[in-house]
Amino acid sequence: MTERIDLAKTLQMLGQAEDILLICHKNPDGDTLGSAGALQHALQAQGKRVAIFCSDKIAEKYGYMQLALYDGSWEPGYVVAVDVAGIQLFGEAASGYLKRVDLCIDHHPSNAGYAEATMLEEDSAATAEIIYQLIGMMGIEMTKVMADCLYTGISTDTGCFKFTNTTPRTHRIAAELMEQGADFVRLNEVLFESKSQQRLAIERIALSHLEYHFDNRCALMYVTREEIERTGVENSDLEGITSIPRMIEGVVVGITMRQLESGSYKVSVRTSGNIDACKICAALGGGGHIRAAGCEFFGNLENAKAAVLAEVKKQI
Ligand SMILES: [Mn+2]
Repeated sequence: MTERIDLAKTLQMLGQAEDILLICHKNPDGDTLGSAGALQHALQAQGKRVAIFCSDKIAEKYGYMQLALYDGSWEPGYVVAVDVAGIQLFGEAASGYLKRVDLCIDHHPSNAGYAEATMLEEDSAATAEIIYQLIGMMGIEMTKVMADCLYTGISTDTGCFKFTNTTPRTHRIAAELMEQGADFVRLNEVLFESKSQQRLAIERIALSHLEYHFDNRCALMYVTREEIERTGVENSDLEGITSIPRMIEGVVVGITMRQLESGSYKVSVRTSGNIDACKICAALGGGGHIRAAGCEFFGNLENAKAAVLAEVKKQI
């Protein structure tokens, strides 16, 4: 059973910690990296030895965060998980460091409480909002690189301030980060306005498979393993295509199916209005949120499609 702690206690524990290893979740996003990055710079400013570990490769576009990646040359004395809701999200490569997770800083309501102590703030749009408060309490200067890291975490977890988790406080913190030097124009360009050629290639293929159902209120597209491999698109780059079908005017259920290495299909459902994506996926052994959910199919494409559409029909 984990001990739930507040910001002051978190600060105190970090203050006593030495040789700190910050661990991010697998398939790292802007929040886990930005939160860990800002915390790294803040703890370094306090003279501590600190490094970051992530079981997956970190995309080059995050180079501006100046992350100090762990090189294995010293033994971690204190392990902190940042933005990681459950132990299965660390990825296999991290397993050696997980004998004891001393502290977890997170905002996921589903946090499993696997760490010795947990600083959980469920109404934060991003873990970066929590780190922002911690740095403020540390009494150190918020540098530009810290502000860039935190702005990245907040803007990516809110879909650039568009998702329902965005609060007035989110905007206030973002405004303060702008004052503290966050280069929001460049960051927004890197994070939201640019795509790799491989990503565009896979989008083109996926769109060539686009089909409509139920009076055009449901749109479905898919990509096969062979197509994914042909474009050379990275997994991290593939996640975002799931928002495409739902963007189409009049569509309330958007479905994206992509074939995994095992041959099975990963199905992502995005909805709007009062249609519950989680209900659709839960009926098929998956889960998620009201507007975004997923499940996996071991059958062939046509069977998987038919099963998903049968569930959509019940909800639409
Ligand atoms: Mn997050």
